[in-house]
Amino acid sequence: MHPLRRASTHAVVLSWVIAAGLLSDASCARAQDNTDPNAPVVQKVEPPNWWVKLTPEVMVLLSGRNLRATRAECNLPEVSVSRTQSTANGDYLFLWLKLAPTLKSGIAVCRITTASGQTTFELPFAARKQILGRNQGLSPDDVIYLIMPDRFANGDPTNDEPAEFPGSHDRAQPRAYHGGDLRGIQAHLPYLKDLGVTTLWLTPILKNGAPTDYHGYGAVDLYAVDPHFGTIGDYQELMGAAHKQHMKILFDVVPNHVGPLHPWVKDPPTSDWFHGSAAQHLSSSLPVKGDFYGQTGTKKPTNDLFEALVDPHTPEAFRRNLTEGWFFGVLPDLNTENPLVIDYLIQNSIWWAEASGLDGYRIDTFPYVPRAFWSQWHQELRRLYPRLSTIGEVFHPDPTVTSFYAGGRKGWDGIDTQLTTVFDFPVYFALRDTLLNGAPLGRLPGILRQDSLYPHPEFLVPFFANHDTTRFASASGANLGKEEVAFGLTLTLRGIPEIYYGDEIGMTGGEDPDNRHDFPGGWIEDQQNAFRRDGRTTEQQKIFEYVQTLLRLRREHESLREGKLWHLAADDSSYVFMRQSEEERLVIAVHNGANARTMKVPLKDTPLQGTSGIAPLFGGAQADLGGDQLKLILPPLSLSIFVLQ
Ligand SMILES: [Ca+2]
Ligand SMILES: [Ca+2]
Repeated sequence: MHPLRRASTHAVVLSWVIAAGLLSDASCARAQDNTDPNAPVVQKVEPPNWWVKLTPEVMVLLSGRNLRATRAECNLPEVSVSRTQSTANGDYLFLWLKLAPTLKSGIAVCRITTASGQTTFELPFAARKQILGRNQGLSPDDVIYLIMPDRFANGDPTNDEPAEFPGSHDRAQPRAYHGGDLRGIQAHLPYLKDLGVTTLWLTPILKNGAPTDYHGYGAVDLYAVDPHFGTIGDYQELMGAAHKQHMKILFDVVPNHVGPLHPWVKDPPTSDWFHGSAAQHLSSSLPVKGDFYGQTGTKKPTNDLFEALVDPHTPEAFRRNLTEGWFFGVLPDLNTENPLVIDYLIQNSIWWAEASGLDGYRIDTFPYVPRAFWSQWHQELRRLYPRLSTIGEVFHPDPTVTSFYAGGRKGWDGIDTQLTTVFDFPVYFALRDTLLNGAPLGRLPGILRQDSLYPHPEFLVPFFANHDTTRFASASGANLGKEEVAFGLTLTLRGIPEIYYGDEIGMTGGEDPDNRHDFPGGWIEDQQNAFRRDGRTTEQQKIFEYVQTLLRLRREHESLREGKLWHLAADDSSYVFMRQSEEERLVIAVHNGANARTMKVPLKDTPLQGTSGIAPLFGGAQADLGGDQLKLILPPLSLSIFVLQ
């Protein structure tokens, strides 16, 4: 292959190179045809390609054998090797390549010389794409829809059981791969557009290793799409199709850990690549328990004691398990203080942003990674993609904990994570507690009053379910009416709401993996197709229309997206609030009781003052303005919206 192959042929080569995934074995890394067992061999190049005019330097990690280089050089004068570092066993070689501003797209061929011979590898450089319509970021105009790609729709039955994963596909097994994929999602973009969501969060699409890794959280290759889900080409096509329909996509990134089967676990690129090793490591559970902070026993085991991380008084020993332990005692914890690991992960996130055009990152297990890492990761990403949104998972019911991780200001540790926002787990817990477990509805304003802790509460992501929670419809105490109110609140409170796939048709399911059933109709052999109106049951259609209508109202009413939120009244069973924009004022009245009730809301010295009329917009409540009060008659278990004049 001529090293200076350029331009038109380059695009073809590059797409082929990327489609191949890893640039593995002979496709690009060209070991000499040499039977010498000491000869250098490159099996993998990370990143597999890069872009011109993107960064002044790129760090390349080669995997293979006998890579203790004495010399390394590339054929392009614009690409110079400034430094190398190999592992003692010769299985890895880091190279730092300086890229001159005059570098044009093409393929660099780099030669490595060791005491026992030579080999080469190729690194294609492409021109950057137009940024318009890519890497967009989110605003409160958006609504997120969470999809597990394996469980949504099967658009390509030929990838259901890739040759390298025999026995991994079985729709009858809840922890096996079911065949859903990226093409299936693309085929259902019209359904999602019709529902009214704007942004897709896909659980991780990276290549995983175990036959039960359908969920995607066990990566074995940070530069490859899992073959069950498709190819990088499929991901790019999905992204392009979504962007064309003015939809956005979030990439689920997991810098805290890799899967237990990642080749690094047996053979790390440096001795301190992980916190500990497979043989010896901390568990992520803390030595101190909830009673340390006076908590009384009802916390779920999924809530780790992040209090200890946000508390300025805890010694290092109270924190180390959370930030350095292996998640669930199993998932290999990356040493995110190691500059090589940091650079690898930052480059990896830049690569996915550039290769795909993704609009933001949903960040897994956010508190388990030290905050200094997040600050640096964001800084490097935002330098290139200033609009990217990032949403951190801080699985905790207390806003004093979750808000500590939101970016926009420094914490007591002097660090600004620069994270755009966090998922609103406190609202999640409050919605479940109030609607299902009999807690007073006033718990909600009790959470919302703590918005003052966040630099940007308008970006918070309220939700009532995700892939780690039971389906709302199957939770104890749930019914269709309660689920509608849960949707109603999620879609009318401040922030950027998130909906879990299938909840819009009231899908049922208990704990993981029962909460991850296949969307009915995503498979050609399915008896029912709930993607179509004529395939939905009466009950499914009722909740679908409820959600669809609220999403339409969100689009039509700026105040529901951007408006200021005012509390008007709250007690055990009801909560009345306003969303106010420059253009309009809407009143949202929620009643969680089993019987209708009347509520009287005083107007004086509230944002209701001066109201001359009130008209129903959504729901079955009645409203009357009389004297200096607003009288509301609220049906049992209901959410209603009124427009004020
Ligand atoms: Ca498939
Ligand atoms: Ca960690």
